[in-house]
Amino acid sequence: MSSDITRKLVLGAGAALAVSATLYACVATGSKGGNLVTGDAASAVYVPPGSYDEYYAFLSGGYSGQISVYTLPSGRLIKQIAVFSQFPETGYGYDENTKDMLRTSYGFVPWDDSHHPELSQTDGVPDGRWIFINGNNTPRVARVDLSLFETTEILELPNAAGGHASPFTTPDTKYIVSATRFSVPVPNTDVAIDTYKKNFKGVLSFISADQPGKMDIAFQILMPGYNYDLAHAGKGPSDGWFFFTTYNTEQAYEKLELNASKNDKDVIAAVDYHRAEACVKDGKARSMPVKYAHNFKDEATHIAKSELKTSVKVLDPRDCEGVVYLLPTPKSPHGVDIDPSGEYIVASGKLATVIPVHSFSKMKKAIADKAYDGDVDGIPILQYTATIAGEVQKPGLGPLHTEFDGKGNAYTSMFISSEIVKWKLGTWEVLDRIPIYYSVGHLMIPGGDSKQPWGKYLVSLNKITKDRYLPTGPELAQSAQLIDISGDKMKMLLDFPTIGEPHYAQALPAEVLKDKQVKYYQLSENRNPGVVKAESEGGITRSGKRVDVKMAAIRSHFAPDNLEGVQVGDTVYFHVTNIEQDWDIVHGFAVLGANNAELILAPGATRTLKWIPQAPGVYPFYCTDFCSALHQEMQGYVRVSPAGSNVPLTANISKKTLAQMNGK
Ligand code: RUQ
Ligand code: CUA
Repeated sequence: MSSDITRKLVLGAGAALAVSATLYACVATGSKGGNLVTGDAASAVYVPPGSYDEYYAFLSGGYSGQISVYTLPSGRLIKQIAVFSQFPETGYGYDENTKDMLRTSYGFVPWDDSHHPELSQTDGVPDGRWIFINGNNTPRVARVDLSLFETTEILELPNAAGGHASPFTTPDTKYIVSATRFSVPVPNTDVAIDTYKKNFKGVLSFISADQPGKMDIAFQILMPGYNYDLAHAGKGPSDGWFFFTTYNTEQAYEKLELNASKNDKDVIAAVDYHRAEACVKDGKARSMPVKYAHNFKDEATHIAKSELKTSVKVLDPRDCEGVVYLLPTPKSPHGVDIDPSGEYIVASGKLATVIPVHSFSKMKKAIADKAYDGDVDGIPILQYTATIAGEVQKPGLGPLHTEFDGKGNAYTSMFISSEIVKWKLGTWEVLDRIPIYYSVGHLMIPGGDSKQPWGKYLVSLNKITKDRYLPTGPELAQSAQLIDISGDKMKMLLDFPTIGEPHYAQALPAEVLKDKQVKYYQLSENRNPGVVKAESEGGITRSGKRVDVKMAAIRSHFAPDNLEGVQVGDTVYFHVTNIEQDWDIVHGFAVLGANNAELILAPGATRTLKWIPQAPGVYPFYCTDFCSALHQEMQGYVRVSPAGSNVPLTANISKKTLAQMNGK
């Protein structure tokens, strides 16, 4: 491929419209014949009613901030997990239990942009304990417990802006990482933007992740002011190392599409994190005052707690020789992917004409030989020829990401030429290519970034939908495609729409998760202060202008279901417990005039809704989940009187219980 094309790409990138026009022109012809599925595709993805799929797949929700769960090969959506955005469907982020999950040093942040789900691993293999995902805009990482399919922890990352290279894991889940996309002044202060080169820095955060409820930043590494894009941990022989791609080694701060595309090569930063640990232990890192939130769900009370942390350890590579090396890599690399053996480091230069592959063993030798090409801020730059294992020639245009099938093959997404290219590790020859509709970003093979890929299917996570579905106004459904990679030739099987932009995804065999699902919370272990364990424990109490209602939900009524004595000016907290102990018997709670959302109550769970009545009247509440034949009967009333009225506070429960509750 000539540098001519590269130039065109750069210019094309400069004029995004031109690129998409060309792109569309080129796919539009293909799209008539775009249905390249073969006759048996339908049966390959058909899962008959009553049967299960083979895989769980977790797709990032992009700018929805959530994770959506699909099953493969059918491509059926079975769940959305609320992570970084409020989710009225369950009340997540609205109710008193979960809203502290969304606290940050910037206050309450009800939204984010989530890109990369990452399954926890044991010995380099996805183990189904947790899935992590990054928040991009307000840099954060979240832990989702995969026995609950629920977000249980969120950690904010200070000194960062744009938590994009995140949250990739080490093979033992000791650390997940998050690297800053936008370099910023560290600490962030009021400086002129044109002092970028002098004042702006990148940080790489290593987050200890193997203790649920205790995620924290083990240390940060201070880096040159580049843009850090993606990352992956080493494995096998390269276990102990982490690799980060960078672009904008030009350190441009305006018109990046041109000014950050000038250098022939950017770099991959290779971090020896055991070396970093040793330096931190030796007191080489300095403590920096910062502010960041750590939020986690208290398992006993089901209430999220938020704590503000105030210091982080920052390591300057100048104080820790051998902690980071830079590997020159063409050109504005996006993904960096380590093959299952741990030997090959595959970079995808968005603007490169080849796919360069570094060798870990050559990298180690280059370090031992000091085969350096200068340094940046004291970080040695290794010679390109000393680390490179090979280059895939003429792979296509715009390589972004690579995953592996565990049989010696690699698959790379080509954004500009809209295809997936299969090539062989070691010989670097292209074996097959398949067109994608359209413009693939990430691709995903279950376990495809781990030591043990389940190399049967590949999901292409696409950026532009155009004519794949019925049109729905200016914005079309987002799109993924399922490809069979079990044979020599890739076979297109299925299109399926996704929620939000699917960036990355992860998947694993259903067997790993299916039987470890929590069926209900044990009522006997529920330590929520508002819990009721029997209907007779329900009631209403007042403390000044605060009114607390404790209520049981059980098929098909609330207890109590008539409340009086609430006054305008009061703030009412409904603490509702689903006292059922039976799988999938969920109740809901909604009250007229509430300004937040409903509560969805799993069996054995207590959740709290805050309600501020505005005017005297009688307000109904009801169950929002069709729970039985008499679900429509599952309702009640709250009477609200004017401030100062003498209507006594009552709930229609036994007088004795009421007297006890009021301390009489
Ligand atoms: S990125 S299309 Cu946000 Cu993961 Cu590569
Ligand atoms: Cu409970 Cu409907």
